[in-house]
Amino acid sequence: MANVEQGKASLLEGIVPESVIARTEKRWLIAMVAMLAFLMAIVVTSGITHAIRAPTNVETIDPTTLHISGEFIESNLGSALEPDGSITVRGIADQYAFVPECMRVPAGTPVKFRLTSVDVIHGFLLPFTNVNTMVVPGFVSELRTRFDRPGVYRMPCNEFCGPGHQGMWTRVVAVPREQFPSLTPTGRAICAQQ
Ligand SMILES: [Cu+2]
Repeated sequence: MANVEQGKASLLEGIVPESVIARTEKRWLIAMVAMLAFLMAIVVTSGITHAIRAPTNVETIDPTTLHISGEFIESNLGSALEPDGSITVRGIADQYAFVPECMRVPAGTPVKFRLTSVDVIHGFLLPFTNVNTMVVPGFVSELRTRFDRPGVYRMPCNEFCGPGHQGMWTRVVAVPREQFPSLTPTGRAICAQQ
């Protein structure tokens, strides 16, 4: 009995006064708001200075008529030179291949990828670049990059898309800038030595 009384007494003594709890909570609240403000400042600053945008390009397309008409007919796929000197690469992801199987682009030039899918969701990721997007049927995925040096980027489909997924590869080949104009549209879409 004496022990129980003793225990009660020490428990009561151990309770933290309300004012102390309130003060601690207030400090943690201030620390949390400061952290949130700091993180938001990073997001806003990098968004403004690095032109980072959320993936807001919502452009729809009918996946059932891609091969019949419009921008993604077969003859229009691959790398195209724009009047301003930049490159637009149009491609289709399809179980289990990318069309074209090879995408040759010039190094040191702004490149815009426009990709869509005819069936399920695929993934397009070029290692060591900022290129990383899902390719979704019904939508056009658009992203911009620039390859500083010539090189070969072998790329597996980056989103599990079915039993043949592991065999779904493409290559993006950045060729020296001066070499690109001599390539024919067909030559830009095959990776075999020419
Ligand atoms: Cu795939």
